[in-house]
Amino acid sequence: RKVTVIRAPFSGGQGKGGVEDGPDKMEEFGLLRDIAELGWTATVDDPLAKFDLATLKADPSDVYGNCKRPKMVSDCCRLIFDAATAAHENKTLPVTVGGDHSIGMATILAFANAHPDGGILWIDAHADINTPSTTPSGNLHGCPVAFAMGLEEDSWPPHFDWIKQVKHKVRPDRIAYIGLRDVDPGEKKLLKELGIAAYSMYHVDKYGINKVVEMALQRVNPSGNKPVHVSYDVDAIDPLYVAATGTPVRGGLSLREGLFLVEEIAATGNLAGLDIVEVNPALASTETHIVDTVNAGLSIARCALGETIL
Ligand code: DIR
Ligand code: MN
Ligand code: MN
Ligand code: MN
Repeated sequence: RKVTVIRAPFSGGQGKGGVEDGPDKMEEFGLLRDIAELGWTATVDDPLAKFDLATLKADPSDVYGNCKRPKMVSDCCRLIFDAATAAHENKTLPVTVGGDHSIGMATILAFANAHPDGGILWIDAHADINTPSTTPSGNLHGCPVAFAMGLEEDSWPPHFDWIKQVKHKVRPDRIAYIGLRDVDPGEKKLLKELGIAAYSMYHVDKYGINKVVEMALQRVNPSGNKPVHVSYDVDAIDPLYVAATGTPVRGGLSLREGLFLVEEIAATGNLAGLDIVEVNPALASTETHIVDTVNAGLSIARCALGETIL
């Protein structure tokens, strides 16, 4: 039982500052202690340590069409892809701590490439499946799923050419969403066209979180015995509990729904990759917001790694 904690103090996929402090805050609040207490041996990988990320983010020439900072996002994601790939090759469970969600393109691509028959759950208020031609904001944290699937490659900044060489991309029938409530028009169209399993807050209300998790797992892991990766954007949980995040949307998962979900995946024994992203301590208006948000991130990690209440 080995974990590789991949630090991803990255904020280039969106405009706000502070999300780069997510990994430090999670560690300060006890991430490595919690992992050890649950019986996992953890090693820490810091693939972006060699970059001066603040300088890269400030480079005004790093634009392509309406896409913001494609070079920075691509260079960093490539290193995270390599780190996650190494973790899978070493038979360890990569736990990637963001940073913004653009790094999800690297972690789910590495997972799909290492486990072509595996399934992915994307837990988020947002679908993050904009392409460079549909993105309304130009922020690449709204696009990672499209890159990992190889969607509309003709519209991509050339910086992402390396992704085209990756053998196994994310398949539309091997990813499911839970928690959606803010989906752009171009994203709705893609979800429909590709037949992607998407459980919004409407479905959580209608069926309950237990049934939704069951349906989502049935779609991405029909045999029940393949590896599962969970990419968890903390904004899936309601801003009542998780206020310190870049794009909060009201009407989200309760804290318990958000934790139950990962408890259920842990119980299957199939968890083979986890991302916890978009914790932004700088966006808190009170100290309580920081404590709540970081602790929600830590609870997600603990529940995913097997902590049970009794
Ligand atoms: C919006 C917001 N769909 C965009 N996206 C995200 O900019 O593409 N916010 N991911 O967290
Ligand atoms: Mn693996
Ligand atoms: Mn996201
Ligand atoms: Mn989100």
